[in-house]
Amino acid sequence: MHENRNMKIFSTGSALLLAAGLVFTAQQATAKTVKVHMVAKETEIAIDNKGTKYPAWTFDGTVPGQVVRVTEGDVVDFELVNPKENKNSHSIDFHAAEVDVLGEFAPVKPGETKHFKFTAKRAGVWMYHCGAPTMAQHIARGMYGVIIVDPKEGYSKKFPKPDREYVLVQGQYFPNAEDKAAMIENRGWAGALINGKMFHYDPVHDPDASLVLQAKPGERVRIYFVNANINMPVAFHAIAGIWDRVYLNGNPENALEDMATYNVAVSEAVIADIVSPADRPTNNAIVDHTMSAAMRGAITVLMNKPDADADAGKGDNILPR
Ligand SMILES: [Cu+2]
Repeated sequence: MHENRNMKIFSTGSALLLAAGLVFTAQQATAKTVKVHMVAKETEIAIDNKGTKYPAWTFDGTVPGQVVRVTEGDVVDFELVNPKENKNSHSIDFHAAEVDVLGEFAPVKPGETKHFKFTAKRAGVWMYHCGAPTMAQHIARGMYGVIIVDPKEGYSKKFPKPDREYVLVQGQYFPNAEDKAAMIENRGWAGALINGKMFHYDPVHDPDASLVLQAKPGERVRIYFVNANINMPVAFHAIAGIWDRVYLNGNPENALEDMATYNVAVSEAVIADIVSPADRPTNNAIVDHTMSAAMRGAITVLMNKPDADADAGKGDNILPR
């Protein structure tokens, strides 16, 4: 009798342990290790559509740097190379990482390489940037980007699957790339950069612009927006539209609905969804409603038209260059 009862307890416990083991194994199986490699490049880039050159500091030669995209729970296996030809130390600060500012995020001298791993434990959209001193200058000169950590639960009623996705990163343009004090004190900035260029996707205000964002009427367009300004918040607004959802920090748990304008703090990242009328072609202008930024570059045209490019805003095309 006694023995039997013990046997029963033992076998129930084993079953529980086995079940826990299976769940653990399933989670281990879905979590991936994602290798991310970046090279700090001090190089000239074009800061407008006609090709005006600017002595930028970049990740991999582009502003913003590559879009890093992982799923909640994944391990990011990261390497930053600072080639010996560079004149400055550089670093990386992933807002999605919970590590040591004096360790993983410490500056890397020219000729050195930094390698570390972190687990992307929290879903959302996060800025990354160089944090080497003087940080204001390293960010102003172009060392920033976005890491998207997709929720492991996937899509739901609360977080619907988008039809198109676009990354927009706003920055401030300081023509005098050497004047660190001006950057810190917010003096002398002459333009607003969207993905590295003033009026990047706005042929209405800049005849040299050749790109726009596009979607079909009625589609859900998901914007991953990062404020990489040095000192200015962004009044994020879609002219002739309403944000159907705004997810603070890009987390499905932090949903706002029916928003005209959302104020994005410096370094903040959000998801903003817009759904255009399905019954006719329309256009939106996605702007920083702060006029000093809008009129100097922070306007992006979204065309909602039946013949929208089938590949636009999908897969690797979420950041048009
Ligand atoms: Cu740097």
